Amino acid sequence: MSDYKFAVSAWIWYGNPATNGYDFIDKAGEIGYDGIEIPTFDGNIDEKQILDKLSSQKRKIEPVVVGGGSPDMDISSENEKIRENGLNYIKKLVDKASKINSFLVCGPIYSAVGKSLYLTAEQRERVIRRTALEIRKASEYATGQGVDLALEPLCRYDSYLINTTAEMHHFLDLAESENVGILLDTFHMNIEERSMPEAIRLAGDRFRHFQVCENDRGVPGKGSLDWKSIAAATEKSGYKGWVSLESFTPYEQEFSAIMRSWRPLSETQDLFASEGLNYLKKIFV
Ligand SMILES: [Mn+2]
Repeated sequence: MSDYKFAVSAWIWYGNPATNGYDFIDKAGEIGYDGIEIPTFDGNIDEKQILDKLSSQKRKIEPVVVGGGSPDMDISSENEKIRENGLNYIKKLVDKASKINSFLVCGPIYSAVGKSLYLTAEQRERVIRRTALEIRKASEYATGQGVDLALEPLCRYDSYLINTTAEMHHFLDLAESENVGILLDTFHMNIEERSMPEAIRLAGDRFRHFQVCENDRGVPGKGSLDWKSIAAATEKSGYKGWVSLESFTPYEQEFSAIMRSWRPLSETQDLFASEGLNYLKKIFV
């Protein structure tokens, strides 16, 4: 038995998971995944439809809720109202997760995705400290629902605040929350980390969720990433959670533009998901 469970993001197929009645859950099940990432920027996912879909599967599929801050819902904001909206958004994700029997809410929920803002070192530390206090409130709320949080460092093009595992450690040291860990994503690490195996080692006990894709956001094994050393570092770290394939459909005007998914990275998105799973199962054993 593998130490890992394999999941896939709904974003491979749709920007809005509700498109076609959450049928990506059927697709994930048919391909052979054990888990499904359900991403939502507004928290408006239909728990009843999702539960119906999950219970109609031949194989057991576990959901993971993925979120990200936005300009109006951002706990790192200077604006108190926007911070409050950001905290309420995370609470909503936690509520939804708990309703669909998901025990993990993850993603870059600590700030607005795509925000670009220059800060001096002193300003940065002040924002980090203030944001960590908001995460502490979110984590206390999540603890009450039996949900963990996993926060994702993003590359410089997507976040002004936390780009590396080391920066996330500093942030989480300040948040002092037991149920908050780190989400590592190979795409972002490949841009920001000098060594991916070292970044994985550094995550240590806080390594809580793993999103993977090739250096071009494509199918693992078809690009320049060194998957053997990534898998070796992951095994050495003791991580036993999800290995989750994340990429974005290039076929939806608004969503694909937000995600900068300009071209297909596989013949079809179904093929993307099945080739990805086959490769990941060979590498993460
Ligand atoms: Mn990611």
